[in-house]
Amino acid sequence: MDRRRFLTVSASALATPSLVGTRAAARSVAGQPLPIPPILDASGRADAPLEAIAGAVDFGMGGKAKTLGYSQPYLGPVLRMRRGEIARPVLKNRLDFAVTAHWHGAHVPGAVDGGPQLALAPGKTWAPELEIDQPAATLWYHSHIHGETGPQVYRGLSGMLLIDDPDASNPGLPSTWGIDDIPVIIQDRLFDRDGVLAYGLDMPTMMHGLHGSTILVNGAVQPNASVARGLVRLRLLNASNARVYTLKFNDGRGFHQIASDGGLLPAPLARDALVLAPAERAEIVVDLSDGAAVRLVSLPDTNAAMGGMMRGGMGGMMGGGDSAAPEAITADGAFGVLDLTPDKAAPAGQALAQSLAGGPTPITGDPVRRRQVALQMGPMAMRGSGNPLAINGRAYDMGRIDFDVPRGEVELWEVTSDMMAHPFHVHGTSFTVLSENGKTVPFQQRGTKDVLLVDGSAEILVRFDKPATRETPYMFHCHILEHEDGGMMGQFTVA
Ligand SMILES: [Cu+2]
Repeated sequence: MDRRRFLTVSASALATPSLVGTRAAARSVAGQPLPIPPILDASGRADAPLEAIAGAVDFGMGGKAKTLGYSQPYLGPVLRMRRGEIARPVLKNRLDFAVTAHWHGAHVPGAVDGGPQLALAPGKTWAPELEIDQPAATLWYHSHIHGETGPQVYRGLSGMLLIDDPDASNPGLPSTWGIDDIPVIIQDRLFDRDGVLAYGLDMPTMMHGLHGSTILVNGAVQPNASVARGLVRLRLLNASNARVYTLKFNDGRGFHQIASDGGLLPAPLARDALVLAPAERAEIVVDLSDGAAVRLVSLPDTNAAMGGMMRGGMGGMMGGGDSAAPEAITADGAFGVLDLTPDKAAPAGQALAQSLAGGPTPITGDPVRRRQVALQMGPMAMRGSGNPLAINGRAYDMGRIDFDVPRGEVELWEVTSDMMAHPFHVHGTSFTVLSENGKTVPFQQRGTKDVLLVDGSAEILVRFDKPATRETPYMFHCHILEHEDGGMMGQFTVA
């Protein structure tokens, strides 16, 4: 980030919002019905554009917040694309600054990926053709302007993206949209006393990423979803700038994870809790046939440099731990995310099978080469790059290609993290996790990923089947958006 801009936003951030007031406001507005975003079918049609627009939304936090959205005041429709078809989403920029739409998790060439080089100027229209050939999965899309991704996504420029695979059928899986198949876009936000979204960067915020004390799901404060009295599938997307969630149910009931970033797991995986880092997705199925209302809750985020010594800034000045955590409702510090009220009849035919069909296959084979990706912050980053956030000793430079990857070759990337855990994301593919901190990771537990929370070191196998040129390279970066904007990003070609 350029220094002049950093100082400007720092000055406005000094007016630290009163969290005490906003926590009380969040409590009083919680429990509104969960908004279910409309589905926009982007396969084979170009007549319903995504329009990047500005909005003013009353989140119930004391006033109207200035927001951004795709075709709606905040967030965007759920885009649906089908495997084997060409999707033709259209982006129109009706704002007075540049935006993009990056198809996060989509295996598409760099030329249509929506990265920083594809910045769409005000008034312009972009109509990429996306050849969809990957397993069914829950992806998302968001703006990806270098240095502005944090504030733009924070204000609302993101949405969910579903890949359907007509050839892979899992008849028993809950799939009735809004009844037993529920989109859950989780974000934490800071509101000031006037109910306005607060975004500002001081040094601690830049180092830990912006955390908020109010939880939004699909743009509503800690809402309540009326769902089927049966098996309910939650498509969880962490669309927060920096917060890592540890999700579980308040009554301790277990659930099954059925999908990760790249699509369905080979078999449902029984879990009591699930860690979801920024940009990660997971699909879970929870059994609500007992008719009891439950609350999806999260433990506080403990991911902080120096054990939280540097915490503070926008999130409060207490230091240590998750100082911006929403109000705790249980002794272990868990806060509410989403209430589920099973008051609708369950669709017929629900059953969770022993195995799941049509998921991604692992990347296998002897790697042709190894590559190191060191996600650096603080002294390590400064030493190499003179910037507090960097990768391999270099801060992101739009004019520099960091490396070239031969198309179709399997590579082993060793990703390491510095000072705290970083959610590592790479464009254009889904990868297989081999090991984390030296321990082998079974494919059944992770499936294929495009985001991995690296806490120490991880070995991943990657292969890129689509091209990315010098003009429109692929990005690899930390998905804590303040880290990405601040320089913890690089770019590469595939040819
Ligand atoms: Cu990071």
